[in-house]
Amino acid sequence: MAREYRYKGSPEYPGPFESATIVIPVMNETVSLEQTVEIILRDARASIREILIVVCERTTPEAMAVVHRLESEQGELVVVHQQKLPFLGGALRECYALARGSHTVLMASDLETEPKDLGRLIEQARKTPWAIVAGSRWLKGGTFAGYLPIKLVANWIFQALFSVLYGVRLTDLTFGYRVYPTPVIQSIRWEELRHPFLFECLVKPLRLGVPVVEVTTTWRARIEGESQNPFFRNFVYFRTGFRTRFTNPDSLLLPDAPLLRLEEARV
Ligand SMILES: Nc1nc2c(ncn2[C@@H]2O[C@H](COP(=O)(O)OP(=O)(O)OP(=O)(O)O)[C@@H](O)[C@H]2O)c(=O)[nH]1
Ligand SMILES: [Mg+2]
Repeated sequence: MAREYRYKGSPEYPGPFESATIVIPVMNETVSLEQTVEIILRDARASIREILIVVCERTTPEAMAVVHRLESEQGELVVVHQQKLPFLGGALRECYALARGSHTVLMASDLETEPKDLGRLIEQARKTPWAIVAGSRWLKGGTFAGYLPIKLVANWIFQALFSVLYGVRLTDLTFGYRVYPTPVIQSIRWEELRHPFLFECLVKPLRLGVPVVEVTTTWRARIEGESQNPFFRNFVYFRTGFRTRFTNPDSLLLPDAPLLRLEEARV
């Protein structure tokens, strides 16, 4: 029998911010990865439970050398995971299942998700631990340095279209810089394996009624390596957005979802 589930986040549920698992996928980043880790440790060390670096067979030897050095320098703080599922979505999905912090941070290692802003994202997560805190490049003060003008226009239209469709006043539904309450991401049935996962992992929580709070962030193009997301793949995002909008929210949850167990414990 289908169960009726609606997320009722509150200051006590699913729990306060205690510590963060920082998920960092790595493909071809060296200097950018070093700087990312250096800055997040400088600014947010006290809030971090673990840095979960996820790599794959295609991760370059240069990037692997940096990963191994960070692992030996930082001891238990850095956990390295070799992904089994393919692509970016596969990498992130496996990390979501492994996360041990009360909250999980999604970011990149190519400096496109500004590590200097992590402190502000976590500060907001401490205030609203039941909500997803999402970095937005479109809020006042945000930037898109080095973004192709055609992509910028397409991006704005896309954000406006799907905000209306989901009935939310959000400005950035696709940027992969967010803090999640871990029980939320461990409760959802994920499907995407490639970059559209970054959109899926916002719209599915939205469909379940999880609130999202945006924080301004800046974006600048990577300085080394290249993106794994060819332009044409952006069209797949439409399919993800429309399909999720019209599916039954209950079907988005795993049968043994931590959120359901918490909900039962609360009654
Ligand atoms: N482990 C792992 N990391 C990946 C994979 N694909 C991408 N990454 C990393 O994930 C981060 C984001 O990927 P990018 O390809 O830069 O994607 P993006 O910045 O969202 O896409 P663009 O806006 O097109 O540049 C980068 O740090 C990549 O190196 C993958 O299959 N496995
Ligand atoms: Mg990138």
